[in-house]
Amino acid sequence: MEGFVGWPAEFEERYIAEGYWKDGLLGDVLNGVDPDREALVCGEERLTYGELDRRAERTAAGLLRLGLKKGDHVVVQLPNSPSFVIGLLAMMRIGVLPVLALPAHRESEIGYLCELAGARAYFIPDVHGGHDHRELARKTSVEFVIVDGEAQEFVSFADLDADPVPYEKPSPSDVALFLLSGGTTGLPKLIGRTHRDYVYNYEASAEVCGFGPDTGYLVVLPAAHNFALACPGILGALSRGGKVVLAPSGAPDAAFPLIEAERVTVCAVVPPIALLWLDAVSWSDEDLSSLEVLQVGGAKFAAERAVQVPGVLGCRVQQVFGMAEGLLNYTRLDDPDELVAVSQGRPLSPADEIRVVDAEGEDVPSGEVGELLTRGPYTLRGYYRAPAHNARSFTDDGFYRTGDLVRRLASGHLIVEGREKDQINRGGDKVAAEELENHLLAHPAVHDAAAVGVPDPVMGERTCAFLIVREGDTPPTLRELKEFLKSRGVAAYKFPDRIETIDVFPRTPVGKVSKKQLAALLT
Ligand code: OOB
Repeated sequence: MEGFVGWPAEFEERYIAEGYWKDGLLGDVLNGVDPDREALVCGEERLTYGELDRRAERTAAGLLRLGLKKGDHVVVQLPNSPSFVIGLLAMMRIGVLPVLALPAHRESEIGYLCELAGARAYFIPDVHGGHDHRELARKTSVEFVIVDGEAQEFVSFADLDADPVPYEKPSPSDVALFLLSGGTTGLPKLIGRTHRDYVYNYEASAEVCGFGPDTGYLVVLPAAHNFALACPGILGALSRGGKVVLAPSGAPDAAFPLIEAERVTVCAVVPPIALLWLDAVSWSDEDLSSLEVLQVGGAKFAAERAVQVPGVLGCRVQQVFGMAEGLLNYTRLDDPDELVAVSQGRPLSPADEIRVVDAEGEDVPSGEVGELLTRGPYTLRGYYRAPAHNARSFTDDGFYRTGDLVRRLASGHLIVEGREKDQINRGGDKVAAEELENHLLAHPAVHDAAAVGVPDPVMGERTCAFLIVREGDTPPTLRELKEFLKSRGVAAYKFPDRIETIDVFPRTPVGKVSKKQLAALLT
């Protein structure tokens, strides 16, 4: 596929020969499970494996009838709903590629994604979280808008129901879907994941996490996020005959009743949700005893809080340090408690290659902090249609520069010590500093802008925008600035939490804005 960077042939041969890549297709994830078993629960809706399979097959036929075909790209922006799972399975079966946007994205992100991906369709809810996605859709120039709900002038998802037809399946080496990178530069990047690498991603994860037919997997993070989708996530649970329960959010009053009612055994959360749950237990009376494992990842989970989980929530913690780009690290279910508390896990696969390097790219001695570089059977070799960015983000021999600073223990476990990339990790939501700065620079009163992460006890980090205001202008208030960003169609999680005005930016010896010194001004 044009714009996709695959693995060199020698690596392909090796990953196949060593059994990491098999011939599986993502659309076949339900195969082999008893059709009468329960597969998916969302609100009042309950689907067995047989029903989910039929709905996916009928929707696949509907998409083909609409005029979509193998190789087409579709931006999917759906909340946690049966339509997300059905639509995704349908597309994967016929080789239509979903580009997984987050529900919080707005015109700025969606317009860009539709353009970059050359999307033919955009799949949305009618109204979600008070936002009418159809209005957003009217600003795009895609051929088809598919609406889950009241479709107005668009195509209704319900109408995509058609009698199954024969179709040509994709090949295991084809790109199956696009995930979004957290981003460090002006605009987010697309990560093409192939059938065989993503099947390996969730199957190996399901193995390490002990998923099986008795797994009750609760989805509280956006289903479009790699963590909830395939680590082991929705796909991992379905591949093992487990039950997937969709929640609208991680709020205790949404999640706890579902844990009790559905006998949920495992859930993936970001640290702020874990903290919320630790606090909420004392004032809730739900029975959480079915919960066996709380997976925590997306941002660093403090050791002091990790040790509290078993006593307070009555389950084990599993730390997960992953990335949409590929590499996943998990603490293992039988790791000693101290290791589970302090480390962010070790690589999923024996074929994951890890290097920890200094600023010159030399390996640091074991146990010392350096940048994590990685290569492996489910880690990308390049972002989609981004050659210039790829030249910087990968070594000549194909290692991905994660921008994460880690320390590696003798056991192979990694401890995340910080970050080198210019990104703010706001409780697991990633904000590319440069992207936000570019929006801030568009404000008439702003001469220059620098976004930095400020430590926060709950979110891990919050965003502070340092502004140099144009001479004679008054600085915008935080409220005005948020309104301004909203009017530009920027997702709300990227809004600054705080603004500071400053006369000049501190600089590094090479003349770059020193974000370290800026952050230090606040503490
Ligand atoms: C997950 O994926 P992304 O793509 O949203 O973000 C990846 C970045 C990592 O490079 C790292 O900077 C940070 O998020 N991160 C963590 C972490 N997990 C992710 N930093 C510290 N501790 C952790 N446990 O965030 C993601 C994807 C799959 C599974 C889990 C998380």
